[in-house]
Amino acid sequence: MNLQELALKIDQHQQTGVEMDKITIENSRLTVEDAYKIQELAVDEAIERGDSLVGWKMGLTSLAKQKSVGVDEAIYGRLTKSMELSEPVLHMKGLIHPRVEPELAFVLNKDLSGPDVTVRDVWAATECIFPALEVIDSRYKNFSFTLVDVVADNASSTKFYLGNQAFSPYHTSWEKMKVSMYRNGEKLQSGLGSDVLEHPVKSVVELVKMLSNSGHSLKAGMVVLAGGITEAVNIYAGDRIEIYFDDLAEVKLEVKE
Ligand code: OOG
Ligand code: MG
Repeated sequence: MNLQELALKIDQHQQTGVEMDKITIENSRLTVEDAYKIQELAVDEAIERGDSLVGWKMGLTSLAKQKSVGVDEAIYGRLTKSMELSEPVLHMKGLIHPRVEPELAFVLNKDLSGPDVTVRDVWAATECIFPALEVIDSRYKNFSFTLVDVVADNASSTKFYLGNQAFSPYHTSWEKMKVSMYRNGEKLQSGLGSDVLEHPVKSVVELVKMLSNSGHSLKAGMVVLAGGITEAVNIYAGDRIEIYFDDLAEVKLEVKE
C-alpha cells in the first residue's frame, strides 16, 4: 500500500473506533519518516472534513511510558480541535481501549521554529501552562505497536482536556512538581515533572527540533502537550479519574458510556 492508502485506512479506524492490525505486518519496509507522512495525511483528511490543527503533543518522553509500550524514543503527534474536551467528561462510544495520563500543556504566544531553538526561546514564547490530561487510544489491537505503527496512528492521540486554572510559566519549578493519579479513589500512578525529559520545557524544545526536520513549526496560540508524566491508566465507563498536581491543581475526568 502507498502512504496515502495507509493514511486513509488509519483515518477510517480513527473515525470509527474499530481496532486494526499493525500496518507494519504487511508493510515491513516503512520508515519512521514514512510514518510521520502517513500521520500528516491522515490528519489532513480530518482537516478536510472541517477539523483544524490546534497544537502538537510529545509522546514517550518519560522512561515509564517508553517501558510500558516497548518503544524507546520520543515521538510527536498532532492535536485537532475535535480532540479537545470542553468539559471533563469522556464518552466511551467510538473509543477502543482508552487510557488516561497526566500532562502539562504549554500554550504559546509566539511562533517557534528551527533546529537551534533553546529553552530560553521556549520560555519567551510561553503564555501559560495548564495542568491537563490526555486520553490516548491506540487503534491497534491490544494497544500493541512498533515505533512506525504508533507514529502513523498520530501517537494514539484521541482527546485532551486542559484544567480550569492556567499558570504563569514562572509560577513554580515544574520539574519538581509531584503528580498523582487516582481511579475511583485508588492511587494508581505517581511521578514528577522531571520524569519528562528532566524538565517538561525540554519536551517543547525537542518537539520544535523534530518538527524542523520535516519543515513544520509551532505557531502562536497553539497548545503543546509535553508528554505523559506517569504511565497511562486504563479507563472504563463509570470511572472517575482524579489527578493532583502538587497542591496547585486537581484535574478530574468522568467516564461515561
Ligand atoms: C503513545 C502516545 C504516548 C505520551 O504522553 O507519552 C503519549 C502511546 O502510549 O500509545 O501520549
Ligand atoms: Mg500523552
